Amino acid sequence: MKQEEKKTLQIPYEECTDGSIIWRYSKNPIIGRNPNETIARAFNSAVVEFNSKFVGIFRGDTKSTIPYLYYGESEDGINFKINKDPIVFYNVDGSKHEIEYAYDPRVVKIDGTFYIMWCNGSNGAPTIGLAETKDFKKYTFISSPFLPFNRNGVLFPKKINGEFAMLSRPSDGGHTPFGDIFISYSKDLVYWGKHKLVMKPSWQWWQSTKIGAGPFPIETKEGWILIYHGVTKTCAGMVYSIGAALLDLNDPSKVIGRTDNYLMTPEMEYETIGFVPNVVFPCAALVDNKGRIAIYYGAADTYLSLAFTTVDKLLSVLKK
Ligand code: BMA
Repeated sequence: MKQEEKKTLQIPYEECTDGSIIWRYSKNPIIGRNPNETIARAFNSAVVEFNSKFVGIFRGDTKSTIPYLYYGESEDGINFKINKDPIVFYNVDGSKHEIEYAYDPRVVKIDGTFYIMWCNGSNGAPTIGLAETKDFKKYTFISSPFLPFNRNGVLFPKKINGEFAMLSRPSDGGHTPFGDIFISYSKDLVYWGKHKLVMKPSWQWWQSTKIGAGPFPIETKEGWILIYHGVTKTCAGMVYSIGAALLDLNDPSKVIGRTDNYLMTPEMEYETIGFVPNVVFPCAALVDNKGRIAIYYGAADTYLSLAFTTVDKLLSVLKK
């Protein structure tokens, strides 16, 4: 093993000072407006560890206001340098995969390969794009797992009963049912089936309009922890908050627990004032061997921010 692969990265983390279940980084936001000359706002984005560094796939809304995906990297998981040019995806036949628009990426590593999922414009309608990379240099577009409309596609970090498993949120675009999280399975990441409902919006207003999976689920002895966003409609537009659920390890369509109250809702200026006010939108979580968690979340469709929690704290509310 090369020397650099042995280095253990420290995830960004600050201790909780006020008894919260999820608490914010004191120096938020970590990415401000116009992070480089092409991106106006980088927000709902995914960060993973790779080759002794933190690498990110960023949602960058350009000055044409069309969102694309960008690669960036960081030594500390906080200060990122983001590329000026969007990621280019190639189809399996070697042709370029044309991107209409791309947003809200998630990244998960399974058996040495990184899989990227995002909301991909497909003939003007959103659905999930799925691509793979081993080195963050060459990106291969694998498939569009589901028909439009679909968003918030999130692969589990390992196969479940021998199959890849993906959460997603179909039935968008004015159809009913609206805003439910489903699970689907695939043996090859191309053909998907065994679709099953996991969770619907709930009576608590913060998650009554729609819900969507956030970072890829975190495996614990008690079940998969799913951090998700919940949405409510108000006279001033939609408000996005963060909650969590505990899903059965062998059959994640079974919900063991779910937060009645949000764990985080827009409160800070960088969450309540921006391009789209009142949005906290989590897309990634890093977990260390002490069970500490760093959540990367978009704030007000304008900034990237960090929040922290622990596996134990989340389980304490989810097992009640
Ligand atoms: C959702 C997605 C997110 C965005 C949110 C608030 O529908 O498009 O990317 O953060 O709306 O605008």
